[in-house]
Order: sequence, then structure tokens, then C-alpha cells
Amino acid sequence: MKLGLILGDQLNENNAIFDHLNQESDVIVMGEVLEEASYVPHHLKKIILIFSAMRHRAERLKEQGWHVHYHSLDLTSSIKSFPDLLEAARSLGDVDEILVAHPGEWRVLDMLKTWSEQRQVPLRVLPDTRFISDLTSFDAWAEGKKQLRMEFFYRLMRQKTGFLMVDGHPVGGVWNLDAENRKRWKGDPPIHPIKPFHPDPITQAVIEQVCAELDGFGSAEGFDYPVTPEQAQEAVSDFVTYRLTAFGDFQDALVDEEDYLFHSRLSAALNVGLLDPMDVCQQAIDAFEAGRAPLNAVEGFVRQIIGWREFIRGIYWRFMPDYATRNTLGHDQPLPEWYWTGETKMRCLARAIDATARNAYAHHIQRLMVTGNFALILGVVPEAICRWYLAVYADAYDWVELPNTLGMVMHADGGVVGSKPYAASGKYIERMGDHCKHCHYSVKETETSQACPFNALYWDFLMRHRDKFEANPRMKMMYRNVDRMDEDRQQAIAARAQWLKTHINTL
Ligand code: FAD
Ligand code: DLZ
Repeated sequence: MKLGLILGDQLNENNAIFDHLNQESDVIVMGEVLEEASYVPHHLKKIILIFSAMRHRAERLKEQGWHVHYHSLDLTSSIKSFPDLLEAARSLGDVDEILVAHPGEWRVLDMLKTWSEQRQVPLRVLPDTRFISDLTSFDAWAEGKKQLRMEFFYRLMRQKTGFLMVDGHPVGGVWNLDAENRKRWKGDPPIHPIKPFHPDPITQAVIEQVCAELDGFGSAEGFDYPVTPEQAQEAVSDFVTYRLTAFGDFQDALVDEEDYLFHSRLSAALNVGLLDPMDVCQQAIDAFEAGRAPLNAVEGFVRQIIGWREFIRGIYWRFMPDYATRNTLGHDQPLPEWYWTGETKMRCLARAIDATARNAYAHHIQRLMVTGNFALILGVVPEAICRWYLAVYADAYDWVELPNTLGMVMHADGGVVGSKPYAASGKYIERMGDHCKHCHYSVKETETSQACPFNALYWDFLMRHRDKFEANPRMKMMYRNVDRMDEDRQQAIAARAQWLKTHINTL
């Protein structure tokens, strides 16, 4: 008999294990296990989403006639980890082989392989069909390149998928319309709210159990994520109908009172396999072709999925496991305590963390330019900020969180993901939104006690790391601005930055 192991984020109907299993003789194994639910303080909504989607998937498989060995969370049980789960499943019969789709985390792959070797039970790891590109193709593309840039990988993916292509050329004549996607949102067009999915009895039972038995970050209240493929499809239609049109224009905007703006909130469903990335992109492209959405929106959205999502995953598997411990900039500051509470007078950070705690979600610009940028210019230890991102978002798994945080945000990978750090002062946040109007600090000031902390930390970051970045052509202008300051000003900024670091938990 074979066991088919389905991990909590592998709920896709085309999971490769089904090509190799026999419905009569083989058994599907799924388990809610304490170790996975607690190795970081996951947001309660993330745990609820995973457990509920797993339970729905198990029910569906049973209806289809599969034998499913499902272990629900049970704190009194001796099954606390994936190895415990497999050990228990072995008692179901003579197990010849265990099949699993490639896990999304190096830690889990290593754990399963180690168990299989120790127990002498063959383990077959199959391709992960939640992605468009396989890892061998990514490696073939990456091999021999001095620099890996998303833009070139994206162009290859456009050709491979045929998305937004005509006669071998990009529709509209350019590959990337990002330059059009940086508008500030001033209230028009109105933002259509995210479609909520109210908990059914399965989800309700999960909510009650998770709240009673597990600890985690954030609030379970108002859980409204899609937990089945059908609901996830409704979420896609909702996005394509009501928000895609303005997605491009306001992709980089920050708005004090808006949690989602025109973003899709599809990442959590994509990452557990409730949605197929090709299908999601196709629906956006259909809207473009029918004249219901402009090219800058659709190209921008498709790029995020076939470009960034696939590129990030390729980077993860190419550079793990040593990638996780990189700290090229030698950063050593602890994560401010208020990342866990949102209790800071800096309005942009307070709003981003508050949204995160309520929704297990913050949009990309909050993650990159607010919580991420602040951790970068403060010089937080990469491991500490990575752990935070992995815990607090419903869509967070190591394969996607790590290269985004350690690479894109912290530049701790030495430039594998990005050619320059996304360091920015308060001026950027002021330009992109309205947080600064509501802030305790003054974005116009730098060295004073009232000054926006982003400002001194930004200049201090540039001055501290001059040797690494001043020759970078994309940062020349930043260093010209540093050089315009006289020595007294530079010293005052360094002193203010030092004061901010020593008083960080009071800001
Ligand atoms: P939209 O803005 O609507 O974008 C559409 C889709 O594109 C997303 O659903 C997502 O699947 C994909 N996408 C966009 N950008 C990226 C990217 N940089 N990497 C991978 N996929 C991308 N995304 C995660 O899915 N999980 C994470 O743990 C995660 N951690 C991040 C940490 C940091 C520090 C940063 C800067 C970004 C992170 N992202 C992560 C990427 C991105 O912020 C989220 O995918 C996005 O905010 C999810 O919201 P959305 O579905 O509304 O996205
Ligand atoms: C994130 C997570 C959580 C919270 N709980 C479970 C679980 O109980 N069972 C499970 O199969 N997976 C869970 N996951 C996802 C894993 O931590 C991990 O990210 C995936 O197994 C990687 O493919």
C-alpha cells in the first residue's frame, strides 16, 4: 500500500500524488499537528484558514471515494509533528512507499527525508504543481548568470505562458508598465470592499478549537477568508470585476483608512492551492481582452504572479539552506517590541501592524516600504524580522516569505533578489499616501525630537553602508544628497539615529 501525504498548503486538486495513487488500495494522510501550528506564533487567522481548508479538502476527497486518514488537532495525542503523523499512519497496513508533492519549506523537506531514511520507508517527492515553472527550468535559466533579475525571468515566463503576447512580442509593445503604477489615491475611484466568506459549520468548529487551544498573533474575530476552491473562485471574480481596473494605477499607494485598496487578497488562497496561478492570470487577461480592464493593471497583476511569485520560489530553492542565515549587512538590532503590538506613535507603522493583527494581511507596499523599510534602515537582525513576517501573514510560508524579507527588504542576501535596497525616508511615505497627516511625528524634520524617525534612520543607513552602496549606479543620487550635507549635519543625524535605536521601544 502507498500513503499519499498532503501537507496543509498542498490542497490543489492537481496535486501530483494523485497521478500515482490507487483509490482502492492507497491511503491519503493529512494532519493538523502542533509543531507546525506553533513553530512560530502564527496569526490565528492563518491557522484557521489552513485547518479549515484542510478539513474541507479531506471531506471532498472522502466524497470522491478516497480513504483519508485525517488527524485533527488533538493536544492530548502523541501525534505532534509530521514524523509522528507518518509513524502513526504506518500502522494502517504494509506501507511500500510514501508520496508527497515537493514541500514548500526546506525544513519540512529535510524533516521528511530524515524520517524516511531513519525508518527505511521510501519517500517519493513529486513536483509541486501549485507553480507554473518547475525548479529544474528555473535552475537552467539561472545557471551561469552573474545576476538573477526578476524582469528577465518574467519575460521568459511571458513567452512560456503566452500571456499578453502577440506574434512573440509583448502586447502594447513594452514588457513592463510599472512606471504607470505609482499613483497616489485621493478617494477616486471608490474602493470596492473585499468579498467576505462567512464561516460555515466546519470553519466555525475550527475557529472555536483554535481559539480555545492555541496561542498565536492577532485576532480570530471576523474570519472571512475563502476556504474552498469554489469560494476562492468567487474571490477571483470579485477582484476581477470590482478592483482589477484600478489595481495598476494605485498598486503602490498607501491609505490610512484602507486595508486592501485595489489589491486582490488572493495570496493566501493561491499559496494553499485553492487557486491555480495560470487560471487566475487568465481571468485577468480575459478582462483585458474584453475591454474591462486596462493593460497597466492586467500586466502589473500578471507580473506579480508569473514573475515575482515564481521568481521568489526559484530563488528560495536555489539558495537554501544557507540563504536563511545570511546577514550581508551585518545587522544586529533587535526587532522593536511594538511590531507585535502595533503600539507606536509612528502612524504608518501603527496602521500597517494594526491591519496585520486584524486581517493577517497587509498589502505589498505596507510590507515593503513601511514595516520592511523600517526594519532595514534600523538594522534589525534578519532572522528576527523574517520570523515576524512568517508568523503574521495568512499567506506566509518559508519559500515566499524568506526571499521577500531577507532578500527584497533586508538586502541581507548580498543582492540576489534586488540590485539595491529599498531604503526610503519618510518623504516616500508622505508622497504615496496620507499617513503623515495623522502622525505624531513631523515628516519635514530629521534631527529634532519631533522628527519622523524614518528620516534620520534613512540617512544613517546610507552613511553606515557607504562602502557597500556608493558605487551602485542606482544609488548615486542618494549619495549625492548625503554629500550635500555638511559634517555637522551628518553628525547630528548619526546622533539622532543612535538615540532612536536606544529608545526604539518608546517611539
Ligand atoms: P496583490 O497585490 O493582489 O498581487 C497579486 C498576487 O501576486 C499575490 O496574491 C501574490 O500571489 C503575488 N505576488 C505579488 N508580489 C509577490 C512577491 N513579491 N512574492 C511572491 N508573490 C507575489 N507574499 C506571500 O504570498 N507570502 C508571504 O509570506 C509574503 N511575504 C512578504 C514579505 C515581504 C517583506 C514583502 C515585501 C512581500 C511579501 N509577499 C509575500 C509578497 C506580497 O507582498 C504579497 O504576495 C501580497 O501583498 C499579497 O496580497 P495580495 O494577494 O492582495 O496581492
Ligand atoms: C503553516 C501550517 C500550519 C499552521 N499547520 C499545519 C498543519 O497542522 N498541518 C500541515 O500539514 N501543515 C501545516 N502548516 C503548513 C506547514 O507548516 C508547511 O508550511 C508546509 O507543510 C510546507 O509545505
